[in-house]
Amino acid sequence: MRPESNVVVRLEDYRPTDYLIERVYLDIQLEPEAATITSRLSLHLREGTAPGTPLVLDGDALVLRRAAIDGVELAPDAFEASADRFTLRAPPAEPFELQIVTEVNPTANTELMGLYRSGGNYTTQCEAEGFRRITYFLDRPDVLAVYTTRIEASRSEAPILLGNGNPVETGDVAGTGRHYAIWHDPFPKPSYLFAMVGGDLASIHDTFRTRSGREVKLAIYCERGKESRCHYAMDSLKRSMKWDEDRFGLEYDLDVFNIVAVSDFNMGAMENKGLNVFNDKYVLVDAETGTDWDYAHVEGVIAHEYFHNWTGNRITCRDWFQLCLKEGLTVFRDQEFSSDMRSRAVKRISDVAKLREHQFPEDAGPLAHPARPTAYREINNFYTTTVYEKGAEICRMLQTILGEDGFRAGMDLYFRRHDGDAATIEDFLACFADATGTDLSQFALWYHQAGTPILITEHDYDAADETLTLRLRQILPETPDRQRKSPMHIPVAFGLVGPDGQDLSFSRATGARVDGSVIHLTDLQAEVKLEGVKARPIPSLLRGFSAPVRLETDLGMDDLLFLVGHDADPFNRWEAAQTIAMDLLKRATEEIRQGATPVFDGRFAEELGRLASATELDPAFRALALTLPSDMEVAQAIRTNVDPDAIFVARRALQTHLGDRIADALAAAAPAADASYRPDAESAGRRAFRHAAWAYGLAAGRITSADLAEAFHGAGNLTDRLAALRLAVHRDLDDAPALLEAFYERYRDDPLVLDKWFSVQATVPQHSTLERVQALSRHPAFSMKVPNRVYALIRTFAAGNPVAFNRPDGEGYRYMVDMVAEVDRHNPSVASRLTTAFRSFRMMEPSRRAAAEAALKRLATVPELSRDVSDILIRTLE
Ligand code: 0A1
Ligand code: ZN
Repeated sequence: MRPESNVVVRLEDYRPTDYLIERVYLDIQLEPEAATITSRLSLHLREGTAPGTPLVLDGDALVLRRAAIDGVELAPDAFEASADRFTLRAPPAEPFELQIVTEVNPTANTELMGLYRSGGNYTTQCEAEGFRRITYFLDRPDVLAVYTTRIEASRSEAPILLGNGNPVETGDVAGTGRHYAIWHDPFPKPSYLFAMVGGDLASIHDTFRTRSGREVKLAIYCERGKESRCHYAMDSLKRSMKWDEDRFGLEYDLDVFNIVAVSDFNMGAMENKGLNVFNDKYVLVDAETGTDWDYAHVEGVIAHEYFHNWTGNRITCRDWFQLCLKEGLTVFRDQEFSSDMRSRAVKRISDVAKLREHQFPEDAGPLAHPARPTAYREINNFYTTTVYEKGAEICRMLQTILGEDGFRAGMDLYFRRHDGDAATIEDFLACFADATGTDLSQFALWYHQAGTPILITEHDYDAADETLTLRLRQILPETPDRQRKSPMHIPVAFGLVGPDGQDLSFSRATGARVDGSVIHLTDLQAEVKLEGVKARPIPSLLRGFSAPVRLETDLGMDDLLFLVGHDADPFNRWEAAQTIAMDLLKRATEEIRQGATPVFDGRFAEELGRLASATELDPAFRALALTLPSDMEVAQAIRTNVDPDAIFVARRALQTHLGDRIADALAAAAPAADASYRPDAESAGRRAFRHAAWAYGLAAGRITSADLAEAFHGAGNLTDRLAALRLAVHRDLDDAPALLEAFYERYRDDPLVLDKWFSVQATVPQHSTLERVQALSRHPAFSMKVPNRVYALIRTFAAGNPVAFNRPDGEGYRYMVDMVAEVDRHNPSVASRLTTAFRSFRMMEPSRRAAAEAALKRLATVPELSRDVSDILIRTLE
């Protein structure tokens, strides 16, 4: 490991800068191997700072060409410059202009941070600390400046030149074959929101009229020949712009809004001011090359980046500990948008399933951290599901506690009070407290305490008194910080399901505070008495998943089955089915480990069959009800001494049991294929239901390999084709090799679709998938240098194939460690994301645990590991 790997940055050490940068003028000369960046910074001392205090600018792998103040070249002893720092020893006391010229090599930039080339196009990625790889700067989010950018390049190589803000001027540089564009962004912004793009790109164009009547020019740029796949993204953008006006009163503020899709990108997308840069996976879709999943994600990610314009850009973060301020809130906003565009219940269920699949394991393992952490070694490692998804849950709870109007009042105040600021979580919460007169000091613990609380409930009904007593208790599990935890404020939305399935009312509540249909649990334990309950109810608790906790109720099978059939809250209807399935899977796993054959309670199949055949319900909802908890969720529920093979066998056994009983009903209820593809939620729901029917039909032997092959060949869209392929390959059917071959031939020139081909094969639940992945990593369509390829094959294998990754002989672990070391040499942030696949290794049974630990310890001996990987490694092994 590198020596500097261990330096810890702490929130308590936050100090404002000594200098402020008012304006930045950048001149960027693009050349494939030697781009020259001239920056002119208008600097001045912060009030109260002693004149002469040295100015220290951040750099990363930079080469300095020149430095001058107010046009006068600096004497060699006036400054010190290294690859990662520029120090001006005695700056002028009066405002001054510092001119710095640096040179970088965009082609050699394989880390994809700073200025790099992707597919022959120049692009930048500056969040979190990439701007310092372009020029020396106060590269931190609380330094806000107004940027003007001049970009110059060869006209033939880069006919398109884009920057932040509004276009000001374009022109030729006479006699050179070069041209330039000047962009000006009037909104002060931190350096992480800087971006520029240069390349030979195709585009589509549209306009949007804001509610105050301003016309905004919209454009989406992509690789030539792919522009026909950008229309859904454009449509999503226009709907996002409208939605933000309607829901939050927020209008777009520049004359143009540009989106660029690139094929080499470490993350999903980036909200640079007026110039969002996207992983092309979240822009390019059509029926032939995008699945329903892709359409939904394009819509969601386009919205997310657009919404950042207010939550992130107009109001940014004071420091990186506040990341959740922009990310949690923006995820909440994009979830709300998708709920309004699609089905609210289905969106909520999908989001909760995702939270449980990814965030709960993070929160239960060595990488657990509060949504607002207080220390980090490498900020890139904090773009986590806790900061994003748990952060969104916190905003949602705030809305549940304050009501929609109270929440909106808090948001309005936040925009009024902090527009143009670099703010903190405390600033954010203060707006909601002030706007509604609510004390949120206990609620704030959601930002500060890691770990998923466990909520345990019991109930008693006294028929004579017509009173229901609910006892609630919270347990706050220990996390790696060993922090002593205080009770959280858990909002428990609830209903009382009566014997006829209708919700029962109550006349009075005593004990813990109850507001309408929300119980506020604020102590470790509390009791609520609900009077005037006319019949014995089944309590339906945590409706809509009103808090990100693990709920353990005292409801038995009969009550749960009743909720599956009747709960008025669709989320809890789904949840009741999940709870039963989880219980069956846990028991079956244990039986399999004891060498017994599991026997299942047949009543679940009956109830599920009824639910699945209820044509008045949304097919997408029914498809979700038919989806069993994932292997990871089951492993989390078992918690210790986990054997992934046994979990897998238990799942297959339950699928067969259910299939035998419900496959025919599902086949009968499954809607026929639409004549033509439409990506809307309803059509997608019908497809999802049909695919669930196929899965159970296969499990029960009612559907054959030939049936799937027919479905594959007859499919009119990628969603159906891929579903058939996945089932055939995962069930190892006779036709699987031929279908894989046919799929490959059809899409051999389309890397994004081939990613799905890689992923399907990486998730085959067999030990031998490891060898298959090794072979695929030598396939000509694969490249270790392209993040999307690595994610599709290698990360999917480690994070999405518990059987093969956790192979009992430890080979899966050893392979992953080799891959991490290899990727780390050229792209540390992708490598560190691969390393997180080990985050749950301590819950494995002893021999797997030992093998994983040995593999990680071997990784620790690799020389020159990046800070990104070492950080994850140190914390995972701690
Ligand atoms: N702010 C972006 C996420 C993002 C973070 C870091 C990146 O660097 C490689 C890129 C993107 C978002 O939330 O969409
Ligand atoms: Zn974001």
